[in-house]
Amino acid sequence: MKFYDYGMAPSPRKVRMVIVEKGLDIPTEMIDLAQGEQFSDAFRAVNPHCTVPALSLDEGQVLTESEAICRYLEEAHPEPPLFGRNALEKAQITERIRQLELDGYLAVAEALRNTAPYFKDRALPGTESYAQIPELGERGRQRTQAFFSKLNQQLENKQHEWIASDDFSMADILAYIIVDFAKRIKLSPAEDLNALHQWMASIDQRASAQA
Ligand SMILES: N[C@@H](CCC(=O)N[C@@H](CS)C(=O)NCC(=O)O)C(=O)O
Repeated sequence: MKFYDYGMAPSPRKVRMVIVEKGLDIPTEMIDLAQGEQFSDAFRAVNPHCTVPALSLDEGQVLTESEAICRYLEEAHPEPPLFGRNALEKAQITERIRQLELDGYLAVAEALRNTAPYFKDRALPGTESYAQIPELGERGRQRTQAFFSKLNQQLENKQHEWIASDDFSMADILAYIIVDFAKRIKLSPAEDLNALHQWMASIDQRASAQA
């Protein structure tokens, strides 16, 4: 098995956090996105989408979506559970993951990729060239601010120990990564979003937060 990673990128970070939470040891190769290594012939042969993460399995298959990789690791190593213990928890965590991707991750990605010079003509990841749309960058920033407020409100009113269940789950991992990812567009939650800051601080202490 081999995990293809890049330290600065949020999508492979999900997998890194899962690996640490589950105490796994998976051989890892860094693909330096800053140097364009995702477009090398060698990496294209692994993942034709030219994105990280990717997980190449001993049987020859390659998984190229971060969530699919995390769910594969969950099935293969169920403890501690990160995607829920029963039907309802699994559904609730999946629901939160989907909302976090749409309202949080995409907001930050939209802001970053439509404004940073590094992403000129690469406003979407992958092999196609797409021009930046500055208005989308601005909208992404607004959506990120709205995401922080909503997340804070949800944490204030949460009915579980963590975001979506009494166990620390994939929803916490994803939300944590998104809030951190927003630093790349120079946005952080306002100081008075106390529930959000407390929840972030409790994750900061986990070993996986350093991954
Ligand atoms: N669908 C993918 C998205 C992966 C993705 O967008 N990866 C980014 C890093 S976070 C990437 O590889 N970007 C390469 C590029 O922009 O050329 C997943 O979640 O696994």
